Amino acid sequence: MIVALAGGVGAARMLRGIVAIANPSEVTAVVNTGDDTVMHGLHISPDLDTVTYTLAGKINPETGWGLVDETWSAMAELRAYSQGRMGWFNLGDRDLGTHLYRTSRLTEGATLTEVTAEIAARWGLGVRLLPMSDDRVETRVVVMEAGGAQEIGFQDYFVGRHHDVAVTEVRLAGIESASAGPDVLDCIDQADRIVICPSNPIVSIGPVLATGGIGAAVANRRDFTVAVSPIIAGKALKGPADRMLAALGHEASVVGVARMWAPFASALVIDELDAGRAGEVEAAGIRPIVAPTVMSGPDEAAALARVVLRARHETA
Ligand code: FO1
Repeated sequence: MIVALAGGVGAARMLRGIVAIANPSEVTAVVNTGDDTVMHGLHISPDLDTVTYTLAGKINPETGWGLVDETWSAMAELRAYSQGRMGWFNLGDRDLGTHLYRTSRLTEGATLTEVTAEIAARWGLGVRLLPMSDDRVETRVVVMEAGGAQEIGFQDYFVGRHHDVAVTEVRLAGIESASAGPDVLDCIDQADRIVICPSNPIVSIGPVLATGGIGAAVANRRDFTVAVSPIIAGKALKGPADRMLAALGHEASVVGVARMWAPFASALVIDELDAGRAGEVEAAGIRPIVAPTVMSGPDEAAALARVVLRARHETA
């Protein structure tokens, strides 16, 4: 069994590569739910949805989130009612069906793990998707604004402020009492390979590792774990990972990523552009593997997956 620790877009592409070369029924993704939010009374799970829609081949290729061929009538009505105050978080008409279904099932008493399996089945995914927890863990971000430091929800930071404000702290509300989702720890214990996907280390993979013993379980399987750097030549391909790393005292480079993942993984795939830093990665205590890491299409994703899955055989 292959277990992937996953955030949003980068993880979804990595998983698409993995299922292109491995049997999907042998793949389990443990997905970050720290980004989850309640919007207009609806429970939104952005990373679960991004992974689901990508594996279904229905992701909007321009945004990397939401559904392809989407329409936006409900949002237009919402903006008109609220004179623009609402509707900054874009929920497409078809996408709304997912959130309505998830929220209704949660209200009926289903767990997030159960609803996620139902949504995955509807889209015909062969891969098993497990939320990191059925308990609420909420990523909160302290940002510096004109009025001083302010703690806000992750989507207020990411979408509402276009992740364009200085971050001084990231906090995971509810983490102390959250348990890992059902089966998550068993899957990690039994995995032949564990992949830390190229997602934001602080707000995507960080919450997964911090939840209910998941980090300890992965560290225990370090020899079987391979990570892929989301940072290439000091920059994140998408999103604020590079700026966040720097702001929170890490080096925004493959070396910074190596230092973060060395306790959890025995190998780190770094891009060819970072080949010159392989020695420093090694010195951080994790074996560097240099390969093309930009997943610009399905072929590149499959090629990267081949490198990642082969790496485990060389490691363990
Ligand atoms: N990202 C945006 O940049 N703008 C949006 O309006 C937006 C809406 C949205 C709706 C549903 C969903 O599942 C995801 C959505 N995302 C949107 C993406 C998402 O909020 C972020 O990319 C992740 O949380 C970061 O991994």
